[in-house]
Amino acid sequence: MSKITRMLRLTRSAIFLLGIRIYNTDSAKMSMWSHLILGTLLLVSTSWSQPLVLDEAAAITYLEEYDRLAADMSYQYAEAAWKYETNITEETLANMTEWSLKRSDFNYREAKNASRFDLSKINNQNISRLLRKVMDIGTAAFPDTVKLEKISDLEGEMTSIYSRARGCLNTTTCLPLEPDLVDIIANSRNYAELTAAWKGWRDASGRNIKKLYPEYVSLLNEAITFEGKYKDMGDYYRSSYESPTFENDVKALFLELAPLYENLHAYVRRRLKEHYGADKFPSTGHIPAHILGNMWAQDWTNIYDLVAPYPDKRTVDITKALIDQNYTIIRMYKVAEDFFSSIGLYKMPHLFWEKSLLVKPVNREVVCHASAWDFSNKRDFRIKQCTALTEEHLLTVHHEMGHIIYYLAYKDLPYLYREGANPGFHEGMADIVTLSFQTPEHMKKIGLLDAIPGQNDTEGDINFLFRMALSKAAFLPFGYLVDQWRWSVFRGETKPERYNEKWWDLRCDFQGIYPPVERSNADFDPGAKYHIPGGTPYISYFVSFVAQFQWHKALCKVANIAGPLHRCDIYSNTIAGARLNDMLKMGSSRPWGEAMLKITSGTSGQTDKLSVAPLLEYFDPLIKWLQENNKKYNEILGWDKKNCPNFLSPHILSGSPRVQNITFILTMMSALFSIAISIIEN
Ligand code: KAW
Ligand code: ZN
Repeated sequence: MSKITRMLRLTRSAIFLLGIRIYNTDSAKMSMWSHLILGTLLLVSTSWSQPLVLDEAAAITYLEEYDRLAADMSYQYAEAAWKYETNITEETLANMTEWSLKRSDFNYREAKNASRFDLSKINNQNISRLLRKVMDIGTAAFPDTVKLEKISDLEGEMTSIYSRARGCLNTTTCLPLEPDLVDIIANSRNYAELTAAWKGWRDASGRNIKKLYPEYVSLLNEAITFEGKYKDMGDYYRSSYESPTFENDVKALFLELAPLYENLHAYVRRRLKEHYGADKFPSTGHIPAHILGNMWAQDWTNIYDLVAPYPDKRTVDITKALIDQNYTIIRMYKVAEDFFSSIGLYKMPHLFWEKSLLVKPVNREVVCHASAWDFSNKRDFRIKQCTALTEEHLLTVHHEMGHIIYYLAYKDLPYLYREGANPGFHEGMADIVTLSFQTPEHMKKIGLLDAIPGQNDTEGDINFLFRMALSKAAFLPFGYLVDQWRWSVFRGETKPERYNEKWWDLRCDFQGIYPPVERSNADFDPGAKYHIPGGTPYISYFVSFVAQFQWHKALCKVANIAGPLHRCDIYSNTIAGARLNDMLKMGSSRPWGEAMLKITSGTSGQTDKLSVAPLLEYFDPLIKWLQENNKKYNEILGWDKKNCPNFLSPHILSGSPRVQNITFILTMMSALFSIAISIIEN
């Protein structure tokens, strides 16, 4: 080694050491300057010489130390975020932002440290995967800590507006989303009341978030593009799927599922017309967005009683059964825990019962949107949910506990692998047991239903499948479109002045619904959905809704459970549980295709890809029934995709394609006239 190289390396080590000293200070301001100075120094120092060639043993030692520090940092941040989300105040927000910055500092420093290892000299795939993960730090690579702080602040502020919002039904009655507005939209059958709740919620939430969102978008984009690795924040979110074709892949899946949705939509539209009157349904074919039983029209289960295929058959009312049987909130969690432990998965650790927030507190503001938390110390896992005694919440309890089960399955992996194989896997795992749990067989087993449709009871079977479709199939376009909107915003294709217009273009186009009251770009309806102000990607739910059927099919097959897929209940089947666990315990240690293969291998659905085939197989009898029924009533499938009723767009006069064509023709004619006149005059 030449003297100069040695000197340069010594200098660089000194800079790293100095960095660690500076970074260990507590002050955020100091941290900003240190980050900037150190960032510059590190940039200069690393460009002086080639990366140090360090061997695998050194990398292993480094990663062990990293693991301890990263888990500790994650714990501290999670505690700060938990304190904020379970008690929204200025102080808890400031504390969370402070820890968010400390975590960014930590990630930044470690990414630089890891970059000293020459990946081309490391043969062990596992070590290089881990080192790559240390270096993939997203927005933390951005050295401007003032802007990073602003991002964290904006996200906290938006979540706070969303969580504290009270939607007004009139001048005197203003109510929170959970439980009040959610209940009105679920249970009211009064068109005017539904309209008030729908509009009231958007006025109180989205409209107030609107002013913060453009800055949030531009700061995130600035931070994520700094390193030159990602095109925009959407590109970064999509990178979790480790596939260059991801966007096209989900589009293809969505298109394959569209016929199922269109048949469901046409049938439900006809039945809702019978109830609310045909005058509420425009000739474009869209359904009013507020009469589907859910604030975002994403899950239609709550209108089952209005649209059941065979209404004379007894309808299931699990919510009523929960109330009649004096269920408590804790019992709902015990029922979910019992499901997971019956298939040989885990029980909730004692800290879960001690520290979770399971009911909405009365004396303080909290983020009610449900979530499951991993405190990265292998023993502290919590759920935060404003649980109510309803069927919908019982399913959410299973969903959130599914996340915790995934956490428990991979808790002994290196910190960097303690994630889903991809974000859709985490959501899929959270939902998979609902496919067994909701079968009439299982409901009867746990005493929430007293009779099940028999082998030859086609009508009862269709009623059940239809009910499942109201949650699983109705959700598909919404699950797909939320991130279509967000990706378009991050790409810069949709500018702030057209945020709401784009949102309704997608809602009208993909879901076939329209806003019940006039909307314009002064509104910000995406902000009325938690995951937008919360900065939580949404495509994971679409992926989950596809994958959970693939896994359900595979588990039913390995467990040798006979009968159609939609009546399979894996409860108490430890073979199914073990197969599921084999996949869960991989965490994100391998690309997700391998995890998919792990669970599907040896079954007819064996694959390392996403596939809609099991979902379509599950709903097959219903699809046939819907097709026949729609034909019988001469229902025209679909809606006018280019025309969104009730959206007032200022550029309708100047910017619609038709007007643009007319304008173009007039301009051309006037130009031709001018030329003709000048020729004549000359
Ligand atoms: C849904 C829609 C219709 C029918 C059934 C459904 N099940 C799930 C959905 C979609 C979605 C929704 O409500 O729109 N569900 C949720 O948001 C449930 C909450 C969550 O468990 O998915 C939660 C969301 C969250 C993410 C990040 C921060 C805060 C909240 N996700 C997690 O807690 C979580 C845990 C581990 C890994 C990944 C996510
Ligand atoms: Zn979830």
